[in-house]
Amino acid sequence: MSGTTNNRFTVVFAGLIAVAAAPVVRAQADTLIDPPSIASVSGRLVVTLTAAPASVIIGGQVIATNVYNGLYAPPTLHVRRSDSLELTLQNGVGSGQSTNLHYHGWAVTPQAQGDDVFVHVPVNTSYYYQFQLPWNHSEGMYWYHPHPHGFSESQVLGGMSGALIVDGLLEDNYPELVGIREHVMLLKDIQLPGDSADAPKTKTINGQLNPVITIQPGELQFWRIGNVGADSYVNLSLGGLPFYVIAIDGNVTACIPLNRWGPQVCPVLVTQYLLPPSSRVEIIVSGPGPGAYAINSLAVDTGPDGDPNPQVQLATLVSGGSSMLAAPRMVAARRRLVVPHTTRATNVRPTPAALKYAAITRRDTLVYTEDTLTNQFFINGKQFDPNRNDTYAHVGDVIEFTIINQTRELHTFHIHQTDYLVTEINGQPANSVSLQDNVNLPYVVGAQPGVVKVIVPFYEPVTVGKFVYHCHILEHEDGGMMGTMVLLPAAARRPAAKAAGATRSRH
Ligand SMILES: [Cu+2]
Repeated sequence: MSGTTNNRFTVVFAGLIAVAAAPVVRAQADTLIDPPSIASVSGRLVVTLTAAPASVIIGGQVIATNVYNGLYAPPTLHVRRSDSLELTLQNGVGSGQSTNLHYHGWAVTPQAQGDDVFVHVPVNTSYYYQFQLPWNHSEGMYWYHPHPHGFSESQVLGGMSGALIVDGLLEDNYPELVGIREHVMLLKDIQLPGDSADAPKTKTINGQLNPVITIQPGELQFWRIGNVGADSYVNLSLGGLPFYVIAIDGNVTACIPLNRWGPQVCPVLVTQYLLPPSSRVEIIVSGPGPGAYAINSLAVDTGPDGDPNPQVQLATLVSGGSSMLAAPRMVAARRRLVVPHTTRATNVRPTPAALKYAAITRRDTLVYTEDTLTNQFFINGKQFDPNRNDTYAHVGDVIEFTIINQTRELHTFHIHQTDYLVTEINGQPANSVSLQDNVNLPYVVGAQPGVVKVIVPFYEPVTVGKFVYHCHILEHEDGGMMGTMVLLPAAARRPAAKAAGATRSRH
């Protein structure tokens, strides 16, 4: 394809959307390959993941690293609501480290045989996970990755991460879009052989360097994008093309709620989207006029003490072929995208509006600090201790956390088992359009720390147990930036409250 004057590389300013993209020319033409899929059958997903060394090819280089099932882009695991997962994890990690599996974003049990990150599976042994998804679990993209404290960064950076999808997002919210072309995009960072530790890590999509994604003008495509890397930020841009955000961290987006009882589904049209490590976004892309468009991760200022995160091209969108602007299916689907509508699904998570007006049970503060000389990271002055209980809640509680970043670099706040509503960033209202399970924490500017407020619901009895919250820059998590949360049954609160003579606000 290189060196030709093929008109596929001519940008035509046509179509429904104004295009502000520059054409790009590519020398190679490998197309994006989605990870393989494994789907549940008759309500059960039975699968084995083997973590072991393999030789994978990234950007023409053969790299020996620990991956799942021999693949840098391992199988996407598809389940439906109420399904049971029966997953055997075999630990053959070459470095002899223990490992385990975290089901990032899932509202499932944190206890043994479930999403229990306190379990460490020794090398040359296996562990059997078996648990059920709630009947009303939020539909969308989640991900799996190891979570053994101290080894999380090296294992994820080596390639151990894949997608989990709870099916039904389009069926229940955008039925007209069912059947459009779909891509699962695993964005990962990797330290290539020969790269210095201080150099920016290399970003790939499904292990590929700048692959081609094809689309027809006017065609709608469904892209499920996860930053499933260890440490790097992605600031997604489709060469200036606008795209619809229909789900964030597995939560369908809603119009900014004006009142408690107005939960319309209403996608958000944007031209860029920030994905801190572990965040996901599900988008609808409309094929632009014929041409090639750079899909970039724009530069992210991670702060004076942060790792460099310069702009890189992730992929090339090539639009060509016959126009689908007038195709009846695409016309109907496009109408669904611009008209506010209600969702057909009942979700385990409250809507943004419901949470915004929920009674707060308790307010708590988490202060992030670090020692840049020793590379130690702290929450409320403490490094992670799995045997310590840092905070607690009862089922039914709603806690507002004020998270204060007192360092000169970005961090994130991620909590297991539940999602939350971001309400305030540095004193400004956040106007969140969905719940999320990860949020960026701005760094200190002058004497002003970064301050983010979130409202966290602990509604689900199935999530009773002990779990964690942490920074999802995994270097920081391994360095101690993690705390523990104990969720107690609702019944356990009543005698305690009575004994203390306390009155609690209930929603
Ligand atoms: Cu951090």
